[in-house]
Amino acid sequence: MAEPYDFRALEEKWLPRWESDEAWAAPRTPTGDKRYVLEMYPYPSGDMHMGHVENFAGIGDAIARYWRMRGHDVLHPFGYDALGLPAENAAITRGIHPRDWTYANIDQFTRSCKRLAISYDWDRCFASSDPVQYKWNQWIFLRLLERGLAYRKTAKVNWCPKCHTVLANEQISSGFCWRHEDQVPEIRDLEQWFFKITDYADRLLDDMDELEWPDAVLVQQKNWIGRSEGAVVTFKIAETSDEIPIFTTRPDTLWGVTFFVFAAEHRTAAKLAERAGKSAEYAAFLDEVRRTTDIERMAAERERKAFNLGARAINPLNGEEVPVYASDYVLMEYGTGAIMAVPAHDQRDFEFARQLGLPVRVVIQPEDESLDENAMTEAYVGDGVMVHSGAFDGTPSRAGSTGSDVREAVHRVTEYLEEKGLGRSEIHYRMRDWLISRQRYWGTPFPVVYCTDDGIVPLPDADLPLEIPLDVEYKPTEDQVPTLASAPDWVNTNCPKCGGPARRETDTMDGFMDSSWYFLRFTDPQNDEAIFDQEIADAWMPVDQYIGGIEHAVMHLIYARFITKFLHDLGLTELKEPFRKLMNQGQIRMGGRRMSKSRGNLVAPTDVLDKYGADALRVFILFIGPPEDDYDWPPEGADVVIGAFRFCERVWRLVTSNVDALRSADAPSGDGELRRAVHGSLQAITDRFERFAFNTAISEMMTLQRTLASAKSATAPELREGVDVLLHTLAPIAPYITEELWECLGGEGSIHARPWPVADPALAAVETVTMVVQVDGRVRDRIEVGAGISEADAVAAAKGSESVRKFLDGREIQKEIVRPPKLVNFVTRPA
Ligand code: ANZ
Ligand code: ZN
Repeated sequence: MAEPYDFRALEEKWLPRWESDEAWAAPRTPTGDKRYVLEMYPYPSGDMHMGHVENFAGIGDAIARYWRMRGHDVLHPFGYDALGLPAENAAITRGIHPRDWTYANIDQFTRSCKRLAISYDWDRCFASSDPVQYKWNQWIFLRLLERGLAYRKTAKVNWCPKCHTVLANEQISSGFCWRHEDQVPEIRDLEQWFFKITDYADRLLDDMDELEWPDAVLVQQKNWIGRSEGAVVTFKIAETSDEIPIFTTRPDTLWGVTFFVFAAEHRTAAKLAERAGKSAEYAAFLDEVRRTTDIERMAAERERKAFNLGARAINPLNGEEVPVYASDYVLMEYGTGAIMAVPAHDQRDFEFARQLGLPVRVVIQPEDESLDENAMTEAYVGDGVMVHSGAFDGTPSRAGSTGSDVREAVHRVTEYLEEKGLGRSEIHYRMRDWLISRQRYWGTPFPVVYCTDDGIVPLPDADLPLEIPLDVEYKPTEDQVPTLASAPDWVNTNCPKCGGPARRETDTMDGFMDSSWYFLRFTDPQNDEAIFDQEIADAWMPVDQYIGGIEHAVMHLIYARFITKFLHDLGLTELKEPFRKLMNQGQIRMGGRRMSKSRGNLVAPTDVLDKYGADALRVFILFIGPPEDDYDWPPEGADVVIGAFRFCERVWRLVTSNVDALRSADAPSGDGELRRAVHGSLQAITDRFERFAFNTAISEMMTLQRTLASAKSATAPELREGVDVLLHTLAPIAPYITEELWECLGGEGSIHARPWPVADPALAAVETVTMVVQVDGRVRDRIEVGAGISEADAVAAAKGSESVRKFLDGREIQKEIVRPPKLVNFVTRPA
C-alpha cells in the first residue's frame, strides 16, 4: 500500500473523528500530577497570523500533547479576548457592528485552529464578549466597590483623539498612543473609575519570588511597581515659612543640596510666583508644562523648563539656604511633588544645574578617583564615602551593603533625621491605581447607576449581567464614535434603591479586566452560580505553563496577578499567583518587521495550509528555532515550508513502503547498532521536549528518520521499534500523519492517547563528559552532557543551569563562546 502522501485526505479523515471522540476534553478535576497549559488568548481581530500559529499550534500544543503522553491530566483551553478597543477600532474601519464583526472572526479563527488540529478542549471555549462571561467582570467590580478598592475620581488623563478614549499610562509608548504611532495623547480632566491596585504593591513585588518567569519580565514588573525606600524631609521656605516635605531615596546626599525644585503644578509654587509678582508668566509656564506627558517630563537629556521662583529653601540639616525653582522634570504625582536637588549625584539635577549654571557639590567621594565639581560631565551615582557632610564624613555609602537595595549611609542619616524630628523613612511606589474606565461602546458596562438622590448605586447581583445594548445604530463619524450614551433608553433607568430616575454609567471597562481572570474561568467555564467552583479551580490552578508575547510583561500580567490576589482575599481560591511558568515566544517577522497585511509582508497561514497541510506547517513553525527566538520569514513566502513537507513525505514513505513487514514484526531483542541508535535518539528527543527545545528535537527526529531509511541490514522488529519511536515522538508535532501511520501499522487506539516511549538506559547509554559553563570567563557550573552534544543543546543546557542564571542575573549576553562538549562561555560585557 504505497499511496502518495495526501495531507488533505488525512485532515478530512481524522479531524471529525477527534472531534466526535472529544479527544482533548479535560476531566472536571484532575487526578495525579496535573498540567495546565495556556496560551494568552487572542483578540479575534481578523484571521490567524503566523505568530498565532507559532504560539497556539506550535509551542502550546506541542507541550499539551507531550504532557498528555507523559500521563498527565492536561487542561488546554482556548477562548477569545473579544471586547475592547482593537475589536471596536477594526469594526469602525469597516463600518459594521463590532458584535457582528467579532463573532464572524471568531468563527473564522476557530476553523483555523481546528484545521491545525490544536488539541483544545473546545467545550470550554468562550469569548469575553459573551454576556454570561462579562457578567463576572461586573461581579468582581461590585466586590471591589464594596471593599473600597474601586473608586471614582477626577483625574488628569491621557486622551487619544483617534481612539476617542483615555489611555492608561502603560498604553502610551514613547509619548505616543500604543494604537496610533503618530498620535500624541492630549491631557484632559475626566471623572474616571480606578481600581486600587496600589494596595497590592508589596504583595505583587514579594510574590515575584515564586515565579519561574523570564528575568526580563520580572525586571519590568519590578520597575513598573517601582518601590522606593527613602525618607521624607521637610524644608522651610525662608520668605514665607511654608514647610515643604520632599521625598528622597538618598538622604545621605543632603549636604550636597544646592537648589530646590517644585513640580509646576505644586500649589506653593504658584503662590511663590504670585508673591514675586510673576503670576501671569507662571500661568503661561504651567500651561506649557501641562502639554507634555509624564514620560517626556521624566526623560533624560532634554532641555528642562525652568522657572525661578525668587525664593530660598532652608536645608534642615545645616541651615543652608538654596534657590527655589519650578520645573517640568519634577512630577506632581510622585513623592510629594517637590525635591531637594543634588546635582553632583543625580543626573537630572546635574543636567538642570549645568543648564542654569547652578553649583555642583560632591558629597559622596568614590574610593578610586577624585571628582572635580567643575569638570564633571555627569552625576556620580556610584559608591563611595560621605564627605563635606559634617559628623557623617567617612561613612561608607554603598549600594546593597545592608542586604537590601538601600545603602547603609541612608539608614544612618535617616535615623539621625528621625531623632532630630527633621524627617522620617517612607516607601513610595511608582505604580498608580489602575484606570479602568474607557469611553467606548464595546466593553463591559459598569453595574452602577447615578441616582439624583442616592448618588452612585450598585446594581444588585441578581441584575447581572447588565448587557451591552445591542440595538445601537453603530455608525461612527469622523469625530464621534458610538458609546453607551448612544442608547438613551438603556441609559435612563430607575435607581435600584429608591426607584427614582437614574442614569447608567456610559463608560465601559478596560479590556484588560477580561484577561485578568479568564484563566480561572477556564477551569469551570459553564458555572452560572459562581465565577468558578473553588474546588475545581484550585485543583487545576496554577497555570503550569503560560505562553505569550513579551509585550504583556506589565499590563496584562500585573493586572492578572492583582485580580487573582483579590479573588484569593475574597476566599474564592487558595491561589496567590496564577502563572507558575511563563514563556515569551519570539516574533515572526518578514524583512525585519512584524508581518502585517498593510505592509504587504504577510504569509497567511491558510495559504500554507492549502499548499502543504497542517502537519508540515506545525513542523516548520517549531523547526525554525528555539521558541523564544525571533524569526525572520524568508521572502520566498509559503514555499519555505517545503522542507518540512518533504520530511513528512519521507516519514510517510518510510512506513508505507515497508508496511507489511512492519505490521507483523515482533518485539526486538539484542543490542544491535540500530537499536542503540534508536534509543539514543529517543533519549535525546525526550531531553529536548523536557526543555521545550522543539527545534533540536525535530532535527534529531530527522536524523532518526534517515538512520531508519538507510538501515538495510536491520531486522523487521528492529525497524518497527525505530518507526514506533519516530511516530510517537513526532505525534505532538504532526498529529495527522502520525495518527494515520499508526493505524496503518495496526496500532491500537489513537497514537495521541498512548504513553511516551521510554528509552532503555542500557541501549541509550551515551558517553558523558563534564561541560564547564562560564560567565565572563569564570566557571559558574559543571554539567554532565552527552559526548555528541550539539552547539544548540550545549547552549540550552548551559542556560538551563540555575546557578548560571543567577550569575547572568538579567544581564544581556553579548557573545556565546561554544565548544561542545567541553565548554560554554557567556560573555555579558565588552572585555
Ligand atoms: C535627592 C537625590 C540625590 C535623589 C541623589 C536621587 C539621587 P525613585 O528611586 O525613582 O523613587 N524625586 C522625588 N520625587 C520626585 C518627583 N515628584 N519628580 C521627579 N523626581 C522626584 O526616585 C526617587 C528620587 O527621585 C528622589 O531621590 C528624588 O531625587 C527624585 F543623589 O532626592 B532624589
Ligand atoms: Zn489612539
